[in-house]
Amino acid sequence: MAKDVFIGQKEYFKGINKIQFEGPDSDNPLAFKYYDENKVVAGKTMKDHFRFAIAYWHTFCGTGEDPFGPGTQIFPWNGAADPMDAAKEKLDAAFEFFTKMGTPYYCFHDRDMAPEGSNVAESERNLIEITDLARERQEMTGVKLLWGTANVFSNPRYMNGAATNPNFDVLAHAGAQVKAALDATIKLGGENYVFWGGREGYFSLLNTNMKRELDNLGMFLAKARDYARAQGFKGTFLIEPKPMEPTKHQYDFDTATVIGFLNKYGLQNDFKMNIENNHATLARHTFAHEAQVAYDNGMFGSLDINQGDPHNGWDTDEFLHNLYDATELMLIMLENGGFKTGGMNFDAKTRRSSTDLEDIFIAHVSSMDTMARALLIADNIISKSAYTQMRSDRYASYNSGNGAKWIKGELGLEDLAKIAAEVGEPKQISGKQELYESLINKYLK
Ligand code: XUL
Ligand code: CO
Repeated sequence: MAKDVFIGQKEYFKGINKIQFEGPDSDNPLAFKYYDENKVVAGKTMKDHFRFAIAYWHTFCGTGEDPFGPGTQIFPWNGAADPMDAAKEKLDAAFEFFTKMGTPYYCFHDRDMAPEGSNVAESERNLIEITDLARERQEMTGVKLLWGTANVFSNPRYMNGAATNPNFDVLAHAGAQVKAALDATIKLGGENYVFWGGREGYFSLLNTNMKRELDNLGMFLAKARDYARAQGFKGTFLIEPKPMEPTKHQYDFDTATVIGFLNKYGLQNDFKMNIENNHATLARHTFAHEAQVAYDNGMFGSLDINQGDPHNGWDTDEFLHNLYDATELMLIMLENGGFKTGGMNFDAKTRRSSTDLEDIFIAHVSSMDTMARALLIADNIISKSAYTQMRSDRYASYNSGNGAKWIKGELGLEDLAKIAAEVGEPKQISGKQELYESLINKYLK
């Protein structure tokens, strides 16, 4: 057993040691083939490129339940009758998992870590007690918090939304929860704080005053920011877009919609985007598209790494294993400077029928390797192929002459009309999409 592995009261993942890098020829499913944390690619170590984070909710709380049946996965940390004892066991199992995986960060919702109490004060006390223990374990292991968040969507009181609820008393409960989750995130040195919309959206406009709800959401986020800043939080606030599920019309539809919202409510200097691949799929975008929109607007924050199924409309939260999607994303990240305070959180769950305890290790190893391999491929495409040159050549007409004048704002419509008459019918220039596609595939190895 490597000595940098955390073992609490008992060992939960017996027989699994710290995951090692064994290289591409290894057949060991519990070893990295591509993710070599100290390997430097494009000027940064793999560890710094990805800043991988484990999602507390899927990996330690979800047991495979779905609308058609209960959980199938039996976790050895789920035995205790008292919910606070169970939370402590889960915490030890989580830190054993983080250190065996060698992932530098984790992310949580308040209710993943500590059970809800019978009133606001008891819920807050539970969270403080468990996060005090988490802080000790962070100090012992060096594992850090990428972000915290509050689950203001599961409790039935939030059935009509949290910050967008028509009933102010429900909004107040959401405020109490977000305050406590911000306090916990600050205490744990969290580098970001996430707001995923949960049930902020609607099913029918007949019973919905959309403007009132969005105004309340804008006010809520501003007050959360003001509170956290007053407590000394220096990190980034993140909004995670999703177009549908659980509501039909989620207010945070996609990156472009959220950017418009942030600008309208004066939140653009404190908030950035937490983009999830499966949510992009539901919005009929690619992960790469959403990342590019965020970068182009100075709003790129963090990523929820997963994948959905392009053939259905659900959030299936599968572990990302699609090398092509990963490569397209890494191309954009390399070209735009990667992360600042963000990282890659695996918002993903093993399938309901993946019931061996080792499956959660295999899933994370496979996804980390997918990203690492995509990074190597993207770096090769950028440094060895004509890809970037080809794309910039497409826009060469703006580098000089009238094109350059246009960019500087020096030409009006009358000038355009004159130039069009002078140049006559433009030369037909191929977009060459298939050439780009074949070039990317050549490097996918
Ligand atoms: C839900 C989802 C959430 C957020 C955090 O679709 O992605 O787990 O990532 O609340
Ligand atoms: Co997510």
